[in-house]
Amino acid sequence: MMNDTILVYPYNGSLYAYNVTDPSVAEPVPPENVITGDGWENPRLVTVVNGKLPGPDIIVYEGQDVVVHVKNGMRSEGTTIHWHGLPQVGTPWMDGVPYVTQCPILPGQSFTYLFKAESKGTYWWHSHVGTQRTNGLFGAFIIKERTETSTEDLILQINDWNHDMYSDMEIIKDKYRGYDGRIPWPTKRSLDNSGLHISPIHAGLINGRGRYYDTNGTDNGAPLTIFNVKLGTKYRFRVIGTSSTNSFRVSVDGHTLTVVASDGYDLDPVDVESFVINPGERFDFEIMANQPVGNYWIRGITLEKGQNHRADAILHYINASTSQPQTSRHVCTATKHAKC
Ligand SMILES: [Cu+2]
Repeated sequence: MMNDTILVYPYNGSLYAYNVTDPSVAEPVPPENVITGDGWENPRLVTVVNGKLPGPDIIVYEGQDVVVHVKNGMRSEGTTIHWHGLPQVGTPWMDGVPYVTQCPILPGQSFTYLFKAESKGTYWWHSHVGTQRTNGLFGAFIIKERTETSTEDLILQINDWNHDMYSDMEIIKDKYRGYDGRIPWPTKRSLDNSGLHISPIHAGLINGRGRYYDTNGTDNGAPLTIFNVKLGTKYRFRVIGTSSTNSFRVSVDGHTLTVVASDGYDLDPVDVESFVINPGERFDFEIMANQPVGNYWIRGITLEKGQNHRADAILHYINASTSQPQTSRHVCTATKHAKC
């Protein structure tokens, strides 16, 4: 990992320059300009827009004309941008599907997407070529209603993360099976015991940040995404499943989630302790910041059997300390569910 010039490593939720030998007494490097992923220190390729993982949020009002200029800065791959969930009525050629609705934008070329934002809801954009999306080429696309609301919006993009999976490699491993050393990858199983033909993942990310856990379950202390909330305020989390292959169960310690919309459609509000989001899906939930001022874990956990991966973030009440949350998840039982 590096910012423009300095190589950095993670420690206790912060980043430090490589020449720092005792991070406990050193000044950390601000994480804002560092793509940390899960804090894995070996260099890896990411494919991102405007130097950010995820790329920029696009937030518009219903009915607005959206104009997005895309310049392909990659050296050897074409690209397109798909606007996930938008029906593109009247503008099917703006759907961003390579070789179907447009020719890919070649290296060095530019292309302008132009379409109407319809209808209100939580969507996202992502590359539709190879595994560029898996490597970070995605971002939020929010269409807001033209009505006054006192609820503040927060965007949460959750996805799985690999250290070494690129499009050609994926095809080869799919065909010939993947090996670590001389040991073939085990068949993945979901909770209902069905087999999953998917590549192993290394971590989960929320808004581009997560932590790598070693085989003993110890994390590497990489910085996480922090959602700042004010006591007594209501927030609408717009959760986007930007995963490649894995689904996540999402919960917030100490708080009830009121699910109000999915995939751009309003729902009768439902109070839940957690919900499952699959790749591509969106769920909007509201949360009241009505708990003691402090820090609470926002948890994403994969549905893999035996070996779950985590995507953690922090719900931070303004004026709380900056220490890591010490909260735990509320366990629901057969007789105590929903808001339990
Ligand atoms: Cu999509």
